[in-house]
Amino acid sequence: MFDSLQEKLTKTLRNVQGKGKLSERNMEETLKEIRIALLESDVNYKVVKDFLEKVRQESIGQDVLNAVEPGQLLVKIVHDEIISLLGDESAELNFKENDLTSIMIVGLQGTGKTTQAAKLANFLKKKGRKPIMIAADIIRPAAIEQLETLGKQIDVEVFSMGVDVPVLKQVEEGIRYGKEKGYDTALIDTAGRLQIDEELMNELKQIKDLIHPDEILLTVDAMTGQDIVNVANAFHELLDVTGLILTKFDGDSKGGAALSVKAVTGVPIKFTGTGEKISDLEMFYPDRLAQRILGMGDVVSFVEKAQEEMDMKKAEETAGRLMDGKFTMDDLLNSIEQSRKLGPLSSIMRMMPGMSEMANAINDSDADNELRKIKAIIQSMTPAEREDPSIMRSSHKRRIAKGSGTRVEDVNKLCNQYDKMKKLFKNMSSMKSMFGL
Ligand SMILES: Nc1nc2c(ncn2[C@@H]2O[C@H](COP(=O)(O)OP(=O)(O)OP(=O)(O)O)[C@@H](O)[C@H]2O)c(=O)[nH]1
Ligand SMILES: [Mg+2]
Repeated sequence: MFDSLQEKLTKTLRNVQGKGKLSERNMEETLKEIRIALLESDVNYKVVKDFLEKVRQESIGQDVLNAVEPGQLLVKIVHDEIISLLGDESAELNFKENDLTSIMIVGLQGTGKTTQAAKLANFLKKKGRKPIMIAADIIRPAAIEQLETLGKQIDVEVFSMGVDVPVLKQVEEGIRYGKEKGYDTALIDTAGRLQIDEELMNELKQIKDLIHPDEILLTVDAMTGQDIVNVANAFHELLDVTGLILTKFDGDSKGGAALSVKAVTGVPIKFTGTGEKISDLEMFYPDRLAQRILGMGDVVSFVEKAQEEMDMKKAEETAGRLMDGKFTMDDLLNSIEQSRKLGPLSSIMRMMPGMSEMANAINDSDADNELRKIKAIIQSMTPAEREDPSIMRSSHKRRIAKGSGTRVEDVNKLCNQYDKMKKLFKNMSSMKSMFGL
């Protein structure tokens, strides 16, 4: 799984990685190759489109073309976007406290429901829980025996009333029995169905309405290809699925469809089935899979570290200059950019004592616009003007306003703010030297 995707992505990104500079053309070519790699691996076309748009936006935002290591930064951006495609963080099961947690397992025929029910029971048992399995498949001959055989292997009780009692009744009794016997988790193995089979789909809805399960896990076969997305959508529409189990993850399919299913349905992937054995179940970690698909963990951690160091260095430099009573427009720009990385202005202010009221009054999109304006103005200044804004005459200010798409009043306003801040810092540093700090 993912072999060809990994090979293609890695090759494309290695190509740009060594480049000291990236041109817009290189960048476009790289994005095109990524697009082809994703589509050829069966990733849903809409998902591919969104994915590339996000990579593009992020690359503009982080100014990839002018970065010190453009190729490596691009690798990092692609890596992060794959993680966000897969779900950002691992999603845990929801358990009830002091009551029986019920987990319904649903899915198309042969996707691995019964096997994953046993795998999950085994997984939970190892975590110290007390699971029971309820057989709710009375349609396929031998389905009950299959579950019972698996139950014996892992020493987990299976509740069943045979094939002649209606399913709803069995589930209701099973839950009652589970509570009575002091089990803490019930895994309900439902019958396999073809999506078109309305009657069977309705049965699932009835079970849901009867017991209000804490989790409804949908097994999707990673080998299925594109259709997996439609299937998942159909189940989710009817049942509000709470998690996905991607089964047959050990297979040699291209894997792209499995990558798309979270992005399309919004349902988190909770587990992967990685083989036929009971122990072949893994919790799903988006970052680990992203690492596997990209195979470039070294580059990613390098960029992360470099970014951190760069931020630290800039902050130190700015602080040093402030202490010396020097403060340029570049410092102002730096500190704006640093603080923007922390998040929206209002949330930063909320963290400061006594600022919460003011934070509430801030409209983040206004604040964002204001900051963007300030940035544009400073960037339209010459280096000399940034170093010492007092040299600016009216004609300079008109030029800057024009260059930044703002008004002369805006430029003047910024200069006033700058003067105030500079004075403040000067006072601070003279106070420091007065006290011998
Ligand atoms: N390779 C691989 N095989 C799996 C995995 N999970 C299940 N299987 C196999 O897939 C086949 C079907 O599994 P079941 O658990 O019976 O599937 P089901 O969804 O319960 O099937 P029905 O009840 O008939 O709808 C079995 O041969 C399993 O051994 C997996 O993660 N990897
Ligand atoms: Mg089954």
